[in-house]
Amino acid sequence: MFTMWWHLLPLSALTALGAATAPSCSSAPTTLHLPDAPYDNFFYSGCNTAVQVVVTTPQPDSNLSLISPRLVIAWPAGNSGVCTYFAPQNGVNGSLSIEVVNSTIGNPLSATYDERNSTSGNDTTPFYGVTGTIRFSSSAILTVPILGSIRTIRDFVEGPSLLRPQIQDAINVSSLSNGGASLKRIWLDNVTSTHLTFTPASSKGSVTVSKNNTLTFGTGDYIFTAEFNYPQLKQLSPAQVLTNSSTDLMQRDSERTSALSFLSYSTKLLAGAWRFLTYFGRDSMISALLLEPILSKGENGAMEAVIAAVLERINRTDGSVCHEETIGDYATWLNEQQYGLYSTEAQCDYKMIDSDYYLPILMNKYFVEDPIGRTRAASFLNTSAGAFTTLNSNLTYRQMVAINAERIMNLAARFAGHKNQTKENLVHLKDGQIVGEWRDSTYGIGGGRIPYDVNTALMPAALRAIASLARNNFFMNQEHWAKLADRYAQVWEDETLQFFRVTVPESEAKQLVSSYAQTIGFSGPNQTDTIDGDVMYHALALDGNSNQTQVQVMNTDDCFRHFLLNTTGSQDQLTAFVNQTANNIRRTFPAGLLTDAGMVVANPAYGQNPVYASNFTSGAYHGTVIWSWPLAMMAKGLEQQLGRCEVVNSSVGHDHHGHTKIPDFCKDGTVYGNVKAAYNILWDSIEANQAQLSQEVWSWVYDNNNETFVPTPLGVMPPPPGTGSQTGMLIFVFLTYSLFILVTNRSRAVRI
Ligand SMILES: *[C@@H]1O[C@H](CO)[C@@H](O)[C@H](O)[C@H]1NC(C)=O
Ligand SMILES: *[C@@H]1O[C@H](CO)[C@@H](O)[C@H](O)[C@H]1NC(C)=O
Ligand SMILES: *[C@@H]1O[C@H](CO)[C@@H](O)[C@H](O)[C@H]1NC(C)=O
Ligand SMILES: *[C@@H]1O[C@H](CO)[C@@H](O)[C@H](O)[C@H]1NC(C)=O
Ligand SMILES: *[C@@H]1O[C@H](CO)[C@@H](O)[C@H](O)[C@H]1NC(C)=O
Ligand SMILES: *[C@@H]1O[C@H](CO)[C@@H](O)[C@H](O)[C@H]1NC(C)=O
Ligand SMILES: *[C@@H]1O[C@H](CO)[C@@H](O)[C@H](O)[C@H]1NC(C)=O
Ligand SMILES: *[C@@H]1O[C@H](CO)[C@@H](O)[C@H](O)[C@H]1NC(C)=O
Ligand SMILES: *[C@@H]1O[C@H](CO)[C@@H](O)[C@H](O)[C@H]1NC(C)=O
Ligand SMILES: *[C@@H]1O[C@H](CO)[C@@H](O)[C@H](O)[C@H]1NC(C)=O
Ligand SMILES: *[C@@H]1O[C@H](CO)[C@@H](O)[C@H](O)[C@H]1NC(C)=O
Ligand SMILES: CC(=O)N[C@H]1CO[C@H](CO)[C@@H](O)[C@@H]1O
Repeated sequence: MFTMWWHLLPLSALTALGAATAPSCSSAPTTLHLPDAPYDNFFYSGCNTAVQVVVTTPQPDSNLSLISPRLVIAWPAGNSGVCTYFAPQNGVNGSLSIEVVNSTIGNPLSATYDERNSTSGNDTTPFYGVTGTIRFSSSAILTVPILGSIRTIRDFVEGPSLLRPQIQDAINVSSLSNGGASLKRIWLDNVTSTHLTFTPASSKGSVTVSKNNTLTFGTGDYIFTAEFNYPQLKQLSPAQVLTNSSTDLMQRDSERTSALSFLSYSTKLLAGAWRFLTYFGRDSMISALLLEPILSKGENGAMEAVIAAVLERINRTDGSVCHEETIGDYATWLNEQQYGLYSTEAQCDYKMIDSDYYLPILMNKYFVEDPIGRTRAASFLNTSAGAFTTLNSNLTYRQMVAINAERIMNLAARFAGHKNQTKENLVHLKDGQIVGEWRDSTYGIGGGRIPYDVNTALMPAALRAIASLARNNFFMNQEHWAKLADRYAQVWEDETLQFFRVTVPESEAKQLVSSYAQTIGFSGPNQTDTIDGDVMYHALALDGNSNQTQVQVMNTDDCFRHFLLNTTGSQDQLTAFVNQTANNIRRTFPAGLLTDAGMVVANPAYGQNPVYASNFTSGAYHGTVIWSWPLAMMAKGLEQQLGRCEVVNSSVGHDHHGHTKIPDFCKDGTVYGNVKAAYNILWDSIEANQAQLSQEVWSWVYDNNNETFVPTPLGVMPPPPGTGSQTGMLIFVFLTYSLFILVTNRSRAVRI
């Protein structure tokens, strides 16, 4: 196999190859190894390609019905990949282990590049790939190969083991003259193909292809190479993704900056390696808002990559922001399934409602508030869209921004009308959808239709941003938005909390918590003695399951208001609001949100209906579990609110009309003390959970001997009834959440 031997050649011989030589890279590849048994993750990025390789091998304590030997190769380009499952030839489950090892091929990986087979029709894209050595501890059979899209792989891994004949039957298996074997599949576009080869690393090894096309391997080492001829993305190196002033992070935290770089490309930031590894609107915008201090600004920088990716994917008809894109082979497949059409055109999922609002907030933060962003606004807005979907060609970014803002203004108008502050006029989920914001699992918002975060925080913050963008001439014919959006914002800031507010009298609160602790069999202290007054919180959503007007689950979504808004309306409302957030963080679960493992995102203890306790469990994706980014957003939000108490003579601490305003809560000793205490308790808990912070989400178990909540992977907790298998959770999802914490940084000034 051509692509394998060129790696063994000295560099001088390589350049002599002319056309087959990979464009030379000016710097060494970035590699990252993240072991997370039973998963072993390797990241490799050179100037030509970026790839993640994940090897799964059963551990002594593994559940063998869930964990079997597996090799996954995932490329961000085209959201593409290869997945192969292996079984021991002797049939004894658990007796085969596999690993990727260092060899003359790579340490353990290296890149391949091949132009020889690259012309199919008029396409001249070379084959980009990765190679390495895989070791089998005993004879093995390749049971399931999947070649093509990550989404196709995910449908098998997480779905009901779904394999599509149209995809699977197109795999061409053959023996190679060097003793190896190859699997090839031409994509549905008839242009791209994915190849996977295995070759014995020594004369002792053998790969045999049986009549039914099954590959069998003898014990030992094999060189694997996976490649495909699809245009690659342009990765932002760690130095390119960070601002000049934060490049010291590359030394201080090379692991996390490498991971951030792996997910950052010139046209988009990605979420969730390896299972997703593609554009997500909400994830990239929340990341950009939290990481803004360290993300590179200016042309070709990370901030503009995020914003451009969102603008390119807007639905021009109604201004909705794209939640998740579908590209590559899976897009071709979907186009055929849905429309009976042959088309490689990318698709977008527009079911989320929250994503719309992050866009103007982020645009304002960068193009108005940031000095570099300000200088970039004019030329950025003149960019023509169409790079992602031809549907948006001949629109400029300036038009895309206006289309999205117009959607928000229309959705805001009714509720802002005179005497129009009714539940019906709040923002609802889209028809036919049961999800619409970040808690996007079946029971995430308890069946609610009107989410708390969107209505009380994202909408008014987006309106403030639109007003600011309008004042800065972002909209051609909508100068009046400068005043109108601010007027709407005031109503949405002042009049929405009341719909979600839940007040539980002290004695009833104690009773509810005590009986909830019993219901879930919680073995730790029930914490009812920490309830020293009426308990207040805000419902996750309105119009929930079982005809509940409010989904009465205490939660962390107050963080959006604290982080995105400095409300200037009713002082009493603000004081009560910051006080209840602080009280709920200060109190330990099940009375509040705090645990030794971090702050849980939901606590159903105060909900009257038993449906809450059974759906919001410690095994549910959005149940009594800890997520990392809300820890950062809450910490930053509380710091911002406390900051309003500190300043007098600077630009901060002014309201939107420039009047200095120290909020009343700053002068209420109890409330201010509560907020400060909550801030510090939250930071203590973040610092105690450094080891967890790179994960998206984790759970806990209570350890009676040590009287403590012990952080535990969510995947090992039983899921709530009816939510099906969560084997997907067992798979390593890598996001750069821990960087948020690093950037957020505990404010020493606020520390008591
Ligand atoms: C493999 O090579 C890498 C890079 O040189 C090195 O960091 C790692 O320790 C090696 N692994 C083993 C098992 O020797
Ligand atoms: C190759 O390009 C030429 C000129 O653009 C076009 O006429 C022809 O149909 C193309 N062939 C294929 C196989 O796409
Ligand atoms: C791809 O090739 C197959 C087999 O030659 C053919 O049946 C199919 O129509 C082609 N698809 C497209 C989109 O050209
Ligand atoms: C294919 O052949 C191999 C080796 O002969 C055998 O182990 C395997 O069970 C066969 N698979 C199927 C699906 O028939
Ligand atoms: C864009 O929005 C319109 C109106 O809501 C809808 O009909 C259309 O299907 C959406 N377009 C896409 C590509 O989803
Ligand atoms: C964009 O181009 C299409 C087709 O070329 C045309 O129908 C449409 O009116 C154009 N839209 C705008 C906003 O110019
Ligand atoms: C008030 O809400 C109703 C529907 O609830 C709507 O028809 C009306 O246009 C709204 N008023 C204003 C001023 O937007
Ligand atoms: C809750 O804890 C208190 C002591 O902290 C205890 O007296 C009470 O019995 C507990 N409630 C239940 C139902 O166990
Ligand atoms: C909810 O309300 C509807 C209509 O009022 C009623 O038919 C239904 O039985 C109620 N469902 C529950 C679970 O109470
Ligand atoms: C703040 O919360 C504390 C603790 O529950 C309570 O005692 C106090 O009255 C609250 N203050 C205000 C202004 O709500
Ligand atoms: C809120 O005020 C703080 C000053 O305390 C300031 O740093 C921050 O930028 C303001 N945030 C918003 C969203 O206006
Ligand atoms: C798709 C394609 O063109 N494949 C060719 C690659 O090269 C080998 C020989 O080197 C041919 O056999 C394949 O047909």
